Amino acid sequence: MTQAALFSQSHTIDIFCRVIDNFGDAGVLWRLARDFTNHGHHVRLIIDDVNTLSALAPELQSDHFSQKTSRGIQVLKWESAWDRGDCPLEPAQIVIEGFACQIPRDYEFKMSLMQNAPVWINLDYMSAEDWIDEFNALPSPHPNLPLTKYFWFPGVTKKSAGLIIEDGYRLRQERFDHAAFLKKMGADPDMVTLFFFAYPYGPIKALAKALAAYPRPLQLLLSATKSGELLKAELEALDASHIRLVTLPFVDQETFDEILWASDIAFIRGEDSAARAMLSGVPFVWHIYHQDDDAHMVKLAAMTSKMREVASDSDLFDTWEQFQADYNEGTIDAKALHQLLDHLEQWLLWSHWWQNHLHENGAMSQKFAEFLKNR
Ligand code: TRH
Repeated sequence: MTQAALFSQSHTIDIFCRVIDNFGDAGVLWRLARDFTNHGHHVRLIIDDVNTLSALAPELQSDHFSQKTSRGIQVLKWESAWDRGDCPLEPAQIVIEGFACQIPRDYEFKMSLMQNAPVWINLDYMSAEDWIDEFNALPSPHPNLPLTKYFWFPGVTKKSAGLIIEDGYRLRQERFDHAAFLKKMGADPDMVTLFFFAYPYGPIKALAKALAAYPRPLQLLLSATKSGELLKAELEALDASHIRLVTLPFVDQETFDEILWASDIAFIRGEDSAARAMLSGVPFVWHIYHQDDDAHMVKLAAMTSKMREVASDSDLFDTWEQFQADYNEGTIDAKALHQLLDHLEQWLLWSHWWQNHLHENGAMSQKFAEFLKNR
């Protein structure tokens, strides 16, 4: 049986996840686990930090967690003892190692003993850098076991691994009732709405000042995070009665999408929220996750230059690109922000072009099936 045929049938998938910080590692792999499960596969998510995951899936909260099934996904606590000695798990047919997290040696060894070695993937971070296209799906032979691991790079080009796009995403978005949703969240459906989910070390004080100086009414949806609290405190300290503040609860990933759909602008961060904002077509400002040696600024520039090719080459695009770069360097250009807010329709237009481009690229699940077929 070919791997492609195998993929078109239900089969077993193990996804390994170590949480470095925040929600992104768990967020991406939980999303992937849900997507594979929705395609009829039997997924185990093996994760070292169940507390972080339970922010996204509260049903997993438990003091003595070892395993639970949630939304058809078997979630297992990755015991640290498995890294030093025996791991009781029998390998699945497909093994996904999240962000080079180094699966237990014992599990690796068991993989090498299987008659049909599992398809072994290292899922990397999303990037728009050019080299992704060449490296995506390349094999990397194990140094001393008869195993091959493949690199898997989410991205924004046809040759990359694409982005996780759930079946029916666009239909759900089309049918979404934004007014009803905003009312349910305690927000005003008739106001220009900005969602805020960024890192707390950003230029939040200066952003608050720039927003307060904007002459037209605005509504802010504040994520249930430190950055949301900080922006709220800064704005409350200013005399900004034309700004309406709505503090959101921490929501599940489906509702997170709905927040993006309901917003006119979104400040987002990390990898998963950025990918979701781009897929939603909302005009966004990406506060990218900080890396040493300013590697994040290279990634940010790569993304904007890819967007420029597809989306727009205009003065407003330049303004947006510079504003976003400045934000990531810790400064705010209030004039630029006001200009962007004044030209929301134009900003929205190129955000839609970019959204269409990403959806046309194809979903990661589809690219994975093609990869299995051509491997
Ligand atoms: O939380 P992040 O900053 O996560 C990460 C990690 O820091 C990781 O180590 C790093 O490598 C990576 O960024 C780049 O941002 P991210 O990736 O956007 O993940 C946030 C997740 O949280 C995303 O899946 C959406 C989800 N979320 C909700 O589901 N509900 C909410 O209310 C909020 C605020 C977020």
